[in-house]
Amino acid sequence: MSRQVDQSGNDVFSSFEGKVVLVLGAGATGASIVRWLTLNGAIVVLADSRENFPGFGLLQREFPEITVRSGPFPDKLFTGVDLVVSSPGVPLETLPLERLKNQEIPVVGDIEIFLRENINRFRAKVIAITGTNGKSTVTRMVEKILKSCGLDAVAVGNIGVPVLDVLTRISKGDRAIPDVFVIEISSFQIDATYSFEFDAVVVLNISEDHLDRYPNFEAYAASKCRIYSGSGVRVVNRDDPMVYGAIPMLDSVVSFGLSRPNGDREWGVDQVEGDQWLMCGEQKVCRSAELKVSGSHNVSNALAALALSSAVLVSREGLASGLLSYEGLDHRMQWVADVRGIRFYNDSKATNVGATLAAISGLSTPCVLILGGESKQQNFALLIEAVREKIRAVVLMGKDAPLIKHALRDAGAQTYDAPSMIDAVRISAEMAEYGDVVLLSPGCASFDMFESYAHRGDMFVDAVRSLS
Ligand code: UMA
Ligand code: ADP
Repeated sequence: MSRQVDQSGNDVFSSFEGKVVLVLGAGATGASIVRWLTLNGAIVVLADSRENFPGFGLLQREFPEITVRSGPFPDKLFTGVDLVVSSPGVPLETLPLERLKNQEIPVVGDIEIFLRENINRFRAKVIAITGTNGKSTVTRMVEKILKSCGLDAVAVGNIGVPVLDVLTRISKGDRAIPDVFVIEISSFQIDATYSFEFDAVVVLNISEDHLDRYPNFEAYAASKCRIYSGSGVRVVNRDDPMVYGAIPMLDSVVSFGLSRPNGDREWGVDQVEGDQWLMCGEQKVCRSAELKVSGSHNVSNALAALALSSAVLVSREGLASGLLSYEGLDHRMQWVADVRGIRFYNDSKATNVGATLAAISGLSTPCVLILGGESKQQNFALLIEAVREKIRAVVLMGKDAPLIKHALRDAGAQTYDAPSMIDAVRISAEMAEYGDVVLLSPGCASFDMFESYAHRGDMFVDAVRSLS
């Protein structure tokens, strides 16, 4: 990053003492940035473009020394600042980037500050995980594996723990410096990061998502692949041409995929005496059937987690026991209940078409699928083949239900409209036959009807429980 001097000509990142920093977005990330910057002597202005955003009063009480502003960002907000630190939810292109560049005022996110502070002051190892799907799963798997191998590993980032909050806790003496930070990174966070120095990094996969924030799919994919620009171990997915094709095969590359591994820089699967094993070259780690999460996408996730963990381990003892202690996360193909012979699964975290496809491909029985929400301009026709093969009926809900219904018009499944989650579950239970699965795997963001994917999943679970 070339823009890193403040208005007095000093390196703005070498010390925040007395620097004027504008923090954009007053959510979890914004609050963590303010905590870190105030602890380090910065003069902070926090701005949120929502009028009267909830939490305004709370933030003013927690940080009486800072200025808090709400409402659209006026041009003058950016005057007289040394640095702008933006939250991932704030689209960078809505900021006066050209003007800030001309004035040499850096615009970064919390991950950039974290990486610089870690290099200069904490020196823990860092593993970075991005991709369209599987980030949280792999982040938790790596954390489990490293802990089982005796390291102090902590999962942070997009998974829900803002990176700077951990640094604040360390600085206040509430936590030791971990051996390894395992960071889940979203593409929004990548866009505001420049120092990609990780010990190991992966882009798990790339499929359509967030097309409401990127001009096209290629721009979204390119944003993800920027994360490979550092010098650490690059873990790449042999089965994903979007990623595999984008990375030169240097010595620092280790690959994973659902094929036989060829040499000790490849992780994969092979049949040994009738069982499928997860392996590195010729070295067996565990059987696929021993994993506590199902579906071939989770075998792929497990291989990525093994490859990443191995990059920072001196001994591979403990790899298998750590991986096998991972039991899955709520809202990801989570079994909810069996009601009158129908099995209900909550996959509310499937917020894009790729995740819904992975969920359907893991099914071995006919299914009634609950789809819909905020579609983020994805192409739902990609579901046609899977729906034709395995889906008895589709129950649609949310803002973009009409658009999805239109995209699936040739898929041959009955579609039903549901105004609420209770209705969606009731209609699904009526349409399903004995032995079927009812699957909530919406392929969409939740914000049109719910506070979050977790809220949507909880509503589904409540509605299913009310059936029984
Ligand atoms: N805001 C503005 N102007 C805008 C947009 C937002 O002022 O133009 C304000 C909102 O009014 C709100 C605040 O910004 O007050 C919210 O900030 P944020 O959207 O950056 O969200 P945080 O609460 O800081 O949470 C973020 C991640 N959210 C997003 O990227 C949208 C969380 O990931 C993450 O856990 C957290 O940082 C800690 O790192 C959530 C997510 O949905 C789970 N991520 C997306 C995903 O996984 O697909 C990327
Ligand atoms: P993320 O953090 O990237 O959103 P999660 O691990 O939370 O990923 O999983 C989100 C959704 O994606 C869930 O529905 C899950 O079943 C699905 N999923 C997980 N791993 C993969 C994968 N490798 N490929 C496709 N879908 C996946």
